[in-house]
Amino acid sequence: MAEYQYLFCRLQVRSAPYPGVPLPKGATGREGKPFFNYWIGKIGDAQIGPIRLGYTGVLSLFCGFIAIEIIGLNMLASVNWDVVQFIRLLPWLALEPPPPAYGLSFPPLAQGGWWLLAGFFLTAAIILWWIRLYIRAKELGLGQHTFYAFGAAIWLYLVLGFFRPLLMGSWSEGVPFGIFPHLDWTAAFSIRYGNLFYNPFHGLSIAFLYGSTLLFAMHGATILAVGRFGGEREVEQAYDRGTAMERAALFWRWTMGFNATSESIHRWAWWFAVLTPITGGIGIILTGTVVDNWYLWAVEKGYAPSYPTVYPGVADPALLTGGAR
Ligand code: 07D
Ligand code: 07D
Repeated sequence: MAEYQYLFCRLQVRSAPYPGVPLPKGATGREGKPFFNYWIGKIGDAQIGPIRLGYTGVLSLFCGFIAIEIIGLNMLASVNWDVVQFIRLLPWLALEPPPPAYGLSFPPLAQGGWWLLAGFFLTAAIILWWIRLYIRAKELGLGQHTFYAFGAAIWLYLVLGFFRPLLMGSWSEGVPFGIFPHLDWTAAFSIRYGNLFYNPFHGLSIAFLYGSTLLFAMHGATILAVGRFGGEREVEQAYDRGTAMERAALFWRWTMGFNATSESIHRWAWWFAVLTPITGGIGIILTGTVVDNWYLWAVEKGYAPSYPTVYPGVADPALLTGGAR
């Protein structure tokens, strides 16, 4: 029936704004007077606020603000404090890490010192937000799945900007702040280390990333498709299998011979999502530390073809005398 094929939410609850369960003794308060917004109700709960920030929330926002401020002001300085050029060139502007000569020492501010400071405050903001997730979940009696999932992303972030530069002995290995500059870094990294496609952990990470989108599409589509039978009330359906759950399960079992359960599909989703940055981080931390050229490594392992012998022998260009380091 066509009326169930909608793009946006059909239902909106309107009652007195609900502040949420009572807070534990001694807890900091909830900010903001709740209100309703019709358009927000099209994509989620129409009630906005109150937000429960707490100490870690406030501190995290503060550190995030300092990081963005450092990055933004450095970018503004790089265009001679010209606000119009700043807005025009924003996607190309960067705050770069220090040059290799500084190793792991603290360089002058204009030579990457600001990059280190911005990284410090951004990391503090992210870790404080992570702790906040832990506390919020604990206070509401939830499991810590969100905390561990965000931890997986933080692992990749820390590998890229902290653990790997530490192991390589130089902050210059870190990622610059900036929209296109961080893409240039990503492309240059792949080329410098002999094509990341030959890094099996990059491949695994891609498989989990693509798998995540497939699972997300399958799950979203299945639940919407059984919406007319109350399928979005997933939890009730899990312990009291009604027609929605039953039909969803049968749809997949009859389509592909196997079906996830309303519990297991979320475990699938969680694992695929979490394994994307976990495997990715392993791939990056091995690059330049254990493996210097993924193409030559793959030739050695027998899964990339070596160049035909008519050409002179191939060596890692980065290791040749005079080669770029
Ligand atoms: C949709 C949730 C909302 C989050 C959003 C991102 C900022 C950055 C800061 C100008 C899915 C908010 C953005 C706060 C502004 C400054 C200084 C999440 C959603 C909307 N990347 N990356 C993007 C980050 C790395 C790569 C976009 C962050 C690695 C490629 C955005 C990090 C490598 C492409 C962005 C990070 C890499 C992007 C959209 C940290 C390898 C794109 C992100 C902290 C993993 C895409 C112009 C998005 C793009 C893109 C942010 C790390 C590769 C600016 C915060 C170093 C190939 N990245 N990225 O929607 O369009 O995520 O770039 O590690 O094509 Mg990136
Ligand atoms: C970045 C985790 C950190 C993010 C955090 C969030 C804020 C702001 C703000 C809400 C994303 C912090 C948030 C600060 C919040 C608001 C407003 C997760 C991050 C903590 N690759 N590649 C991957 C593909 C190539 C390269 C992963 C595909 C080329 C490098 C992924 C292709 C070259 C790295 C992936 C492709 C190259 C990667 C990232 C195709 C470039 C990495 C997974 C089809 C020429 C990263 C092992 C992820 C990695 C990575 C996909 C090609 C380089 C699976 C599909 C060959 C250097 N690539 N890639 O979850 O882990 O990122 O590699 O060509 O470092 Mg790749």
